[in-house]
Formats: sequence, structure tokens, C-alpha cells
Amino acid sequence: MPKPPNILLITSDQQHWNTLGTTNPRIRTPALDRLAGEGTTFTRAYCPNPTCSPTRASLITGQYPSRHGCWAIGVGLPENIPTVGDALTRAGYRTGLIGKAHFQPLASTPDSPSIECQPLLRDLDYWRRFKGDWYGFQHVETARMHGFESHAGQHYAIWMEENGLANWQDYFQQWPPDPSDKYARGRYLRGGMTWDLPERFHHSHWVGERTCAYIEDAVATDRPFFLWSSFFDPHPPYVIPEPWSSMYDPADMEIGHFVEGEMASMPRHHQLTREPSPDFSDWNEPGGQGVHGFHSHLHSEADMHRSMAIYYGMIGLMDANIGRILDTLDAQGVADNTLVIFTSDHGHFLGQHGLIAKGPFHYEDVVRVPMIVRHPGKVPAGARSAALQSLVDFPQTFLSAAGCEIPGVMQGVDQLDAWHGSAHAVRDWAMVENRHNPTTVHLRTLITDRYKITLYRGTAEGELFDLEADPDETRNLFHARDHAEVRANLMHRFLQAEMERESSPMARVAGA
Ligand SMILES: [Ca+2]
Repeated sequence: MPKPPNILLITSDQQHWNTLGTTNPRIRTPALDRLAGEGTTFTRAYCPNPTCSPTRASLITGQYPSRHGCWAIGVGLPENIPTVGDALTRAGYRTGLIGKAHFQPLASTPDSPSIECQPLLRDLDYWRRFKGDWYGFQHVETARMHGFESHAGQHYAIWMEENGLANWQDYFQQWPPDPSDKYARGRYLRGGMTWDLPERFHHSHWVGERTCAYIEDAVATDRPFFLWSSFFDPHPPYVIPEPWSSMYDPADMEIGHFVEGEMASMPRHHQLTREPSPDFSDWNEPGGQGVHGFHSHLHSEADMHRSMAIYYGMIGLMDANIGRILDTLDAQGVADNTLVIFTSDHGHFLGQHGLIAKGPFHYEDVVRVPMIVRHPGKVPAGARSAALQSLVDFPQTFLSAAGCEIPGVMQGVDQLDAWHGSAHAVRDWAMVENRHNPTTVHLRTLITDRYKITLYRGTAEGELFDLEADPDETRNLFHARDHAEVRANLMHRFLQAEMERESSPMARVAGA
């Protein structure tokens, strides 16, 4: 029997789909270009939810946020949920997670305990003892911050200390917060800055170095491994050390733009993003929290050029570390027997539609993700595929590649034939959920090869885009009379898709 393949999932956080050197000549990503040259780039891959925790939970459970329980950021994923790591552990795999998890919220309550919150994040003795098993990962090295956020700690801080940066706290926002902090201004939405952290201590280096060490260790034991190498960038704040912060000239950046008139037929929360001090209080409700994106998105072009140059630099440092990982697979002689998948948990706005960062605005910029799959001899090299992909399919497809049975609780589809190029497509729709408040910010999108339709809970608002005729999504056809039949057909397809994605937690084992 051939040895089951190693499975290496590499993810970035909040990376726009069009930031690969192979699709965008303005960015340099030599390692990802190499991966694309040796594998297949999927140009129509979608996240199940355009925020961190819900999609990350789908990536390990194969269930949508409406089912796995982590329906919004700030909601914990139940620790007893079955995961792809559990199934691969039973099949004899070593399983590991290096980098960002974000399965639990930044607050802990008796009913919803979290270990990913303060003050525990900086209790390094706790993290010295904590190695896993956690959500099916036998080995865990994790951290919780982006850029210089005060959430820094955990295994990343232990690594910085072990490598000689005893005063690592000086390079991150203070905890508790201090208004006189040199990093106090966030740079989450506008502008950017050079981070004075010595480059070798950047968390992209930490993820790269520890991923390589994990691979070397796993190869020595001669058991197949499943490893999630989870980078934090290019999620804002827009900060990166030199030389990456000046790698790109802001003047060369091609930022996105608002198209005059495009908001006229869009739902009201879209229109409010164009106001200097918008009032989003109509969406407040008990059990809700601050909504990502519910603020003014007005920005100067100069700020956006600067943000984008730093954003590209963040991708550059991550790419250099992905290169180290690919080299390690070669040096260890396991590249041929390792299925490598690169993607991001969701996208990002850099001025497109006048928007910045993210929010409940289901344009391609935020719901579509970069995706590359490599498995020499199995996945076509240097190919591009427009077969629809959803990140919810990954657990099922990993199990299929490993020759394991697929639990009925999973809701995705097995994409292995599409990844191997033996089927053009194995799904004809992708669904994006987004329930950011209990009832008031709750939308759902169905994407087909040609169209995209978005429905909102409790309102008659909606979006309908013809991605073939209007790839930039500037003409919302939801209320267009000449598209009434298209809309009706899509609604029908939507309901069928809702049935198709129903899971079967228990098998039907008898007639009665
Ligand atoms: Ca994210």
C-alpha cells in the first residue's frame, strides 16, 4: 500500500485574491509563483464567511458557520466538535497547527471559556505547558495578534525570548492599553508604518521556521503528517519591518476606486459607508457587538496608496517564508508525497467600491480568495481552473486524499477530482454566510459560475450581479425588471443549495 500523502495547508489572513505574482504583475511572490507553476491555481475559490473565526472553524470541521456553532467572530467554537484532525489522527497521521488559530474569542465567560484571551495570552508559563491536543491538532504552537497588537504572547513570545528578544513587549502595543504608546494609533484602516521590530523576529519568520522544524521532525518519525501553517499577514494593522516596508513605492500602487452611481441601488448599509459620520444605530441589538465595516469608509488616495504598499510588503515577507517551507519539503525528500494547499481565510478591500478592510459587503474582493494546490504527478502543473471551490470543502477533500471515510456531519463536497484535473467542476454553486449580529446583520450569498445573489434577513434589500457582464460588480440587478426571471431562477437554486448542503450526522442504517 502506498504511504498516505502528507497534507500541508498554508494560509494567509485577509489576502485579496488578486495578490499573486502569477495574476498581478505589480506584486512579487516568487514562492507562490513557484507553487502555482508546479500546481493548479483555482481562480474561483470562496470563503464560507468573510471573517476570521467562522471560516477558520469551517476549514477544520467541514461545516458551515450556521452549523459548527462559531457563527461570528467573538463566538467560541465548541471544543468537542469533530474535526479533520481528529479523523486524520485516527488514520495514523501526526497533526499540527503552527500560527494563528482564532477558534475562541477575546473574552472568557463560565458558559463560553476561552484560552485565546487576556490575561492568559501573556501567561507564558501556561503556554510552555500547552502543546495540544486542541481541535484535533496533536501539536499546537499558536499566537493571536496581527502586526504589533497587544494580543501578542503565547508560543510566539516564548520563541522570541528563546531567540534573544527578552524585551519583545517593547515592540507591541502595551497591555493594558496605554494611550501614550508609540503604537497606539492602530493603522487598521488607513495609512501604514514601518515596524521597528527586527525583521528576524517577525511572526512570519516564526511561522516559517517552526513549520520547517515540524516537517523535519515529522519526516524523522516516518508517519504522514497533516500540518496547518497559518500566517497572520497581510491582515491589518498595516505594519511591517524594513526592508519590506519600503519594498513597494506607494506611487506605483493601483488602488481600487468607487464608481460614481454604483451605490444607488445598493442596500442602505452600503450607502452609509460613503458618509463622513454615518449612523449605524438601527443595526444595534442585544447580543450584538461592534460590526466590522460599519463606519465611514471615506479615505484619501494617498493613505490607500501607503496602505497598499505596506500590504504588499507584508505578503512579500510571508512569501519568503513560504519559500523556506517549500525548500524544506525538497530537502527532506517529501515534496512528491505532500499535498500542499495555499489559500486565505477571506479577502480584503483596498479602495474597491470605496471600501476599506472588510465588512458585510459581499463583493468578490472580500469573499473570493487566492488558492493554489500542488501534488506532483497528481495535480496538473502550471494549470488554472475556474471550477468553483469553497474552503468548507477542504476537510472532506483532505480525508479523500488520505483515503479516509468522510463523516456525514461534513457539509462540503469532495474536490479531489477537480484538484486532480479529472473533473472540470464538482460543485456549481458556492455559499457565503455572514451573521455578524444575531438578527440585524445577517446575509447569505449564493455564487454560481455566472451570477451572484445576496439576501438579507428581515429586509427586502438584496444584490444580484452578473459576474460575466459586470465583473467589477457595479450594477446591482436585484430590483431590475429585465432580470426578474434570472432572480427567480437564482432564488430557486438557492433553496436547492440549502437542501444540498444539509448534513447527515447519523447514517440511515435500516428501513425503519
Ligand atoms: Ca481573517
